[in-house]
Amino acid sequence: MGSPLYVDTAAGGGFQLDLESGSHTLRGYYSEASIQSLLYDHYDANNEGLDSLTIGFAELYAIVRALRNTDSIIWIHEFIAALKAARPGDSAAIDALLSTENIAASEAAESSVSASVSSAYTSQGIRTHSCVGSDARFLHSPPIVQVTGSGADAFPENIVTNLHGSQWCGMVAPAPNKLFGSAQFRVAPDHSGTMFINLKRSATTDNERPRSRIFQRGVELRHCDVSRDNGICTQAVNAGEVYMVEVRLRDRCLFESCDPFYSQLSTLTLRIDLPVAPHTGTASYPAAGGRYLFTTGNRYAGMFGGVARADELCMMNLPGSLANTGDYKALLVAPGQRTATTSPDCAGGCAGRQDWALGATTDYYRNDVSSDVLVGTTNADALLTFPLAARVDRFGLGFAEYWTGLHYEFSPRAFGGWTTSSYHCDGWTGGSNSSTRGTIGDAFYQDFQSLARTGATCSGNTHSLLCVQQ
Ligand SMILES: [Ca+2]
Ligand SMILES: [Ca+2]
Ligand SMILES: [Ca+2]
Repeated sequence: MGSPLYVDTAAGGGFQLDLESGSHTLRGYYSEASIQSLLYDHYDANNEGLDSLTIGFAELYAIVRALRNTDSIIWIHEFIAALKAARPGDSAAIDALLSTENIAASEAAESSVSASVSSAYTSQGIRTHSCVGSDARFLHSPPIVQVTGSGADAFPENIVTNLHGSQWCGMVAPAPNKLFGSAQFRVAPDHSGTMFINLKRSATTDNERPRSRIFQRGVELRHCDVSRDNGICTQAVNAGEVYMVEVRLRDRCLFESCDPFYSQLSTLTLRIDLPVAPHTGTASYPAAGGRYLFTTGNRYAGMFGGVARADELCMMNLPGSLANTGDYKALLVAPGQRTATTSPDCAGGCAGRQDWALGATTDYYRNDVSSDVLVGTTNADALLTFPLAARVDRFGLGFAEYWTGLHYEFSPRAFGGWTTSSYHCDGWTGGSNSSTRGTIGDAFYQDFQSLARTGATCSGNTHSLLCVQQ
């Protein structure tokens, strides 16, 4: 205490830094040396230059401790805001100290740091690499993206996150705590339910491993690897609570035998789907005894988390034109979760039926731009009869394929009579093994192939869901 020397011990010799007169050249809110120097000047009584504050350890420490339960990532801007709140008269003096380390007065005022970092490293003779790019924002602006609301596309897809995969980028040596690999999102859902993080590679080399991590008040709730989980990360969330989502690139060369120098800027697409409000009031229907069906506008890998999650995805993807039409279930099956029948075409009764999505003797309609179109009618066993009167989606031709898990025979091609196939992506929860498959239906067809056309690998393929009004 009282010494400006930060001493780092290590086997074979450590190092020390002078926090008062720090000689670091790279200054900013992302710099470890800047943060150390800034905290020291707030503390110390040797007030040189723009340093006019002597706050003392106890008060600074109390502020740090109070930040433990902050609904955000804890970094200098959270600390500064709390410090200014505690000492409003010192606001100008605090800003003056921030300026000595090139730190903006607030999080919102921070901007891209790529140019300053690039020139700083070049001036130090560190070997150049592809960190430098016209579209490489490196650190993001704003540093934390706010995500609120409900439904699929609460944070819409194709918002590109420019992350750099190299463990060198922004470092003097490969290290796991690199600067340029992460983008941060602060998620505050309007409703309780399941949050879906959908993360995909758009253009990456094999060297980068994208992953998403979900935190709450500093505790990691879950992390998912795009390679292993195919980009889907689900988490139960509560309305009114805040979750931090980090999208991160990790360079596999740091841990395996390749050169991290060659990792590159990567483009990922992220979409965040949030729970929707439960339906209340009276549902509207297309006609007496009729119900709607639709295919989700968003597509998901086969490990979206099970049948109940599929039903949630249906509600999240409910088209605006079908607002106030109540609850929907996904027309798909998996053992122990949802079954139409274990006896083909319900011969001898619909044995094994569980939580089935269709109703008996019901007309099912799709909702087109200006009219409702009758797609098909179920029999007394709540099974659609083929051929359907119309496609389940007006966009057939491969634009509307959806997971169903229903059984079909490959040769000769024949329907399995509404029984569950062995292809259901491990109950729609797994399938990272490329041999794991799930049956899909295709809206191009009006025969049984509309519900059981082929099997698709659960990882690497994304498909819609066919949703049925209840
Ligand atoms: Ca100083
Ligand atoms: Ca001071
Ligand atoms: Ca000082």
